[in-house]
Amino acid sequence: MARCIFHIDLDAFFASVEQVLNPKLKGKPVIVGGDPERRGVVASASYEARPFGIHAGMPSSKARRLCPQAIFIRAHFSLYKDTSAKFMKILGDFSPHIEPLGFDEAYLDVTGCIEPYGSPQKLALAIKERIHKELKITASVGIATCKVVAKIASDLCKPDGLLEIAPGKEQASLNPLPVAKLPGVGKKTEQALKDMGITTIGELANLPLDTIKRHFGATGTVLHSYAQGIDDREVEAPGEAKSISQELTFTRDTLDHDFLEANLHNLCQEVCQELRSQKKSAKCVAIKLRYADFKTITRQVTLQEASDVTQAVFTTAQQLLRKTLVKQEKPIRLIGIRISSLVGEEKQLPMFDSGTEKPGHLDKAIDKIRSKYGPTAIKTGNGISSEGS
Ligand code: TTP
Ligand code: MG
Repeated sequence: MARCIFHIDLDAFFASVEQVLNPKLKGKPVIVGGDPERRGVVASASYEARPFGIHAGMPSSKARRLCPQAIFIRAHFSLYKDTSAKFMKILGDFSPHIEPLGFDEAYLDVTGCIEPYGSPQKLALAIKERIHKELKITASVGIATCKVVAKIASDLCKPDGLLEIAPGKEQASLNPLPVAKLPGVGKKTEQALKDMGITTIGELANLPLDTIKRHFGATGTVLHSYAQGIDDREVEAPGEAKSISQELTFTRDTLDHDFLEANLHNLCQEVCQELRSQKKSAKCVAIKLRYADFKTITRQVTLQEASDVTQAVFTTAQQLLRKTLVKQEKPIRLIGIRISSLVGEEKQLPMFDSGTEKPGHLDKAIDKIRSKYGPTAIKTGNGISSEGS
């Protein structure tokens, strides 16, 4: 099932809080930021000030020249912090999968939360209404199957907007937009792309990957995926990785089952070694497959008991892969594994009777060798080398 991700951003955050606090400011151009007399800069401009060309980062003196009737206010950070905490709490009431970004924006994964509302749009409206009722300020919500497209969508519909980019419509929606709309494209990258004759996201998406890699390195690969509306990042609170994943893009698309399984095994070894180094176990195992046409699917199962044993994770992933290959015979360009619902070692249930040799023993021995001599020093079973890049 496609994911459903919201990006929610409060409109003119600092300026809106000031307008709530002092209703006389409602409907007026309000600028929160540094003193125009003292080389201050604009932090936030109300939407009434925007038609004058005022935006964050502009010198306040210039803002005053553009809009002499604007009301300038110094920032009150403690007020914004309080409002921000309330905003995040409201979002947390709608989905536990929340990733705050700074003060006034957050991603929300609502994939499993839509049913009571009937549609993603109705859920988004409920969130907007609750924010407006409790905070008296408006928010804009972008809805999409991935983070980057959701973020672009919320930006496109500001202020007080709601925009859904339906599954499958990502590329067509992004194509005509200027490259600067793509998160990660700053002034420098925008200029460098312009020098290459690239001004729209669609043109960037159509560039050969090698070309963009040559100019921008690893960042280029990410931008190229984003430009195609592809972004597999999870919604997760920073510093609280709730999953471990690894993936591999093949040099050539493949349908060779043994080759796919061998690579899946290698990936399982890598994520499980990381899992064990964090002294954790995982309850969910998911595989990801990207086909030659870039269609991407994930298949996930929950283990009966959390495990950190490579063989247990691999067996589950292998079953998922086999089931998927039976249903869909299309060449594959990428394979990935993700283990999630991580629990600490102390919560791990005993899986084996004492007296029998635990499968974990083998893993520990391999981890030791691999950490000493590198990841290619030893592999078990199916570990043939891949042609991945
Ligand atoms: P933004 O969400 O970028 O801006 P905004 O909420 O004022 O306006 P909108 O989202 O409707 O376009 O940033 C959130 C707050 O962060 C903003 O109110 C003030 C602060 N901020 C700065 O202090 N300096 C800046 O350069 C930017 C961009 C934001
Ligand atoms: Mg904002």
